[in-house]
Amino acid sequence: MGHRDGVRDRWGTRTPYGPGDPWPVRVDMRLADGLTEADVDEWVPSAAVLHSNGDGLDIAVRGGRVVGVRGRGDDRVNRGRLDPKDLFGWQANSAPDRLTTPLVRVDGELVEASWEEAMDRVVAHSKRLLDDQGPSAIGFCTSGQLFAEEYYTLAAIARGGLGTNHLDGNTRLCTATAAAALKESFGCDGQPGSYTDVDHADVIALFGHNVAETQAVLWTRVLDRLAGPRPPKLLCVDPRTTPVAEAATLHLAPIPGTNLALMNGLLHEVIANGWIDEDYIGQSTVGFDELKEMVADYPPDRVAEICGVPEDQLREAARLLGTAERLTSTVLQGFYQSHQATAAAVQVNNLHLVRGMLGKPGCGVLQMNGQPTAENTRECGADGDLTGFRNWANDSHVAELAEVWNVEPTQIPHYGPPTHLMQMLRYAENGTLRLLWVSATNPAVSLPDLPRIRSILSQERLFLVVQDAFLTETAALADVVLPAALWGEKTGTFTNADRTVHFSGKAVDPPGAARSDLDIFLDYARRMDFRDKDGNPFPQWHDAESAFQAWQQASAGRPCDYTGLSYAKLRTSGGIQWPCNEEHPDGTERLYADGKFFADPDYCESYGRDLVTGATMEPVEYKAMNPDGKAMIKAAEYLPPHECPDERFPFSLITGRTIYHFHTRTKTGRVPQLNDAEPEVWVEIAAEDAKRGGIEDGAVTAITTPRGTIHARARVTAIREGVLFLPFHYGYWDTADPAGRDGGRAANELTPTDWDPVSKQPLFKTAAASIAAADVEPPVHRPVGSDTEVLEDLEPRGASR
Ligand SMILES: Nc1nc2c(c(=O)[nH]1)N[C@H]1C(S)=C(S)[C@@H](COP(=O)(O)OP(=O)(O)OC[C@H]3O[C@@H](n4cnc5c(=O)[nH]c(N)nc54)[C@H](O)[C@@H]3O)O[C@H]1N2
Ligand SMILES: Nc1nc2c(c(=O)[nH]1)N[C@H]1C(S)=C(S)[C@@H](COP(=O)(O)OP(=O)(O)OC[C@H]3O[C@@H](n4cnc5c(=O)[nH]c(N)nc54)[C@H](O)[C@@H]3O)O[C@H]1N2
Ligand SMILES: [Mo]
Repeated sequence: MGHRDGVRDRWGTRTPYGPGDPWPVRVDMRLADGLTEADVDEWVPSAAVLHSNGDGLDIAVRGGRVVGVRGRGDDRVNRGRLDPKDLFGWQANSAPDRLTTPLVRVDGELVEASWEEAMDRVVAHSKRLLDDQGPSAIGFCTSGQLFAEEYYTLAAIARGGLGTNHLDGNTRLCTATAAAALKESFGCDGQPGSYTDVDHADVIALFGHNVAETQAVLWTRVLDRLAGPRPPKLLCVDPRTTPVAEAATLHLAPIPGTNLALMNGLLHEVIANGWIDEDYIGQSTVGFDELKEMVADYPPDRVAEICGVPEDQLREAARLLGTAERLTSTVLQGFYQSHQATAAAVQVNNLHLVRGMLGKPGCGVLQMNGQPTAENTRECGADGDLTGFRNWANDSHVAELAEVWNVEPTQIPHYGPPTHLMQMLRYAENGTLRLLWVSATNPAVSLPDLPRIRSILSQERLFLVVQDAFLTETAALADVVLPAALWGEKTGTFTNADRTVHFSGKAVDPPGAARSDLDIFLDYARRMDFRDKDGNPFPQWHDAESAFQAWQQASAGRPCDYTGLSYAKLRTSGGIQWPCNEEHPDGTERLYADGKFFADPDYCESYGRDLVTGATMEPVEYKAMNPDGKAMIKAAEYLPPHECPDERFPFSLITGRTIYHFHTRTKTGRVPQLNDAEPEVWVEIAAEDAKRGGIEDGAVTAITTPRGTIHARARVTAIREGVLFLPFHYGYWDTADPAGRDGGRAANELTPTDWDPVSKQPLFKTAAASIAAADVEPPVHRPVGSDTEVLEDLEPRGASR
């Protein structure tokens, strides 16, 4: 075991293995400079929180501080490996500018306050709004980065306590399409596949997923298979030449926004060549005939034209998929954040259904998650779902949840689908939503069309509560800022993209007066004096373990059944996959192994939507379509994106990630090794495009869309011609230099207000843009308080709010 330098050596050394063999152990570790394992006082079990992979690790503690991490060799997910962000990211916990006390806005300025004062303001405001306008005046925007216990508590407070329908997560930006695609195909959320499918697959297809940079440890699993005997073939679908594309057997680089046409074309070939499992289709699915009819209109020549992909490549890709014996597919943001997101992601499910490749080793669909705990946001119901994957349109599900909480069913809003985040923002814009409580997300950088977002969040009539560990761009606009404990400073559980549950222990105390999100939510509930039907304080739980037990009860009998788990069991395990109950005491590796689905009309989480318009289906329609609860094959026609390149904006603009940074860099921007690896925003452009535009590698450029302009240095790469790529990590604050700030570099200054009609996930990967060499200096860091335009944008308007 060595101190791996994850910056220079991104994936570490190869441990080759063959099909069906166990993935060898390789333990990665990183401790503060000069320390060895002998210097560590205590190792506290946890897992990685800078992506959804769920890599098991132990947190090293010395002298009451986090001093490093070591991968857990016994963990089913990573077998000891850690990625670059995890090797270094723990240093953010000790950043000098952590929030240590609540802040409240007085005469336009944020000033330090006691918890008493800060919570009093939040509670007084909530009560006034409840009296004047009712619960719909209050909304919550939470995260994919808290713990299950915290989401469950927030869901109980919002829906069972306040009775508002306005609760969603930044998961709306992230995995809403994963959830939607699973509901459309299988009647319910829940990842069918397992990471161990990589061990068995002979073909691995990655649809809009740069796994090498975004789940680097899962990629080492693939690299180790590629280095071993009888390696799998790899298909990569991405307009950029990512590390995945470089390693792929075949790389398709479609025009952004054409995924659905591409999938229809691939399915056309698979079906036309008879590469289908008719027994499986007949026994386990409904809807095949509609698909067959739909994709008949997508022959290779037409699809080649729409997607800009050569016909022979399309045929070759279809052959790879169609003749695979063990096909594993993954889908992520290249599909989820692009045009017709759910419809395209569903076609990947369809591919597996028509090929009968589900529930068997090597035959997994992974509709991926992004954030470490996004799975929990969804299953606990802190997003646009009801707790325990319950169906808001099924009265008996609502009644069951009401019984679990011991509240009246009428208390839980279910007059329509839970409000999605983009709609909540519209309500805030219109002025019907007057209190927005943001926890563990930084929407002033991560939401699309930032000029609009800033104007919404800085309205005087909106009372903004921000709960974070740092004074983010969003916190700077708040009326009340609540300082939160981070990972390693609180106890809880979380679940990764392949349903693996990990325990995460409290290793050290949070700084100053910072408190766990769980404690803050429960404190609010007590001050609001929520009561259940019997007059007992609601929620009825009081700490992490009692919250976990309450959540277990709420999950009983549902697909995400946690009843067979406990803190004690999780603490010593190498990760356990739900459902875990009496029937499956060691967890469940793959869903749907028996060809049975969670799609029964009385059990399903959703009655589904029209894939093109997003219109909800009625229960009677669902029952008529799928009376026996089979898997549903749903077809959809391709429509062109709403914003296509034209003369003025000739490029397709896409955005995404680098291996070294996490989102808006509140953590990775504060870590020297990671910040130095990629300190500044850049734009990727194809060589031919750069030449035509007179843009040199490294030159400063201006990128413009109808929303605005930002500046970035050009990086000439093998990206598809006509496409520009921007990392979205760089916000206003310069986290490396907290005394400075930097305007005009956030990718979301340029992205549109537009979303997928089914999942309501914003389209961060479909816009039209122009680029030109810019005769300006690269972005300058200005001191806080200087009188600049940027600063004006950031300061909330109105002196006292
Ligand atoms: N290093 C790092 N890892 C992370 C994160 C991070 O911030 N940094 N964040 C985590 C989170 S929350 C998430 S959601 C995941 C995201 O993980 P990914 O989805 O792998 O990452 P992205 O870079 O957003 O997008 C993936 C790819 O989509 C491609 N793409 C863009 N438009 C299209 C299109 O129209 N069609 C197709 N087929 N592809 C397209 C882009 O070129 C990009 O390479 O990563 C997780 N892991
Ligand atoms: N253009 C473009 N925009 C995108 C994307 C894209 O690909 N392109 N991707 C989208 C996706 S997939 C995602 S997931 C979002 C991510 O967007 P955000 O969620 O807004 O990004 P983060 O920087 O992760 O913000 C999380 C915040 O939570 C804080 N935090 C961390 N842990 C805790 C905790 O335990 N408690 C509390 N209270 N706070 C905590 C961090 O300090 C940070 O400020 O961005 C979306 N936006
Ligand atoms: Mo995400």
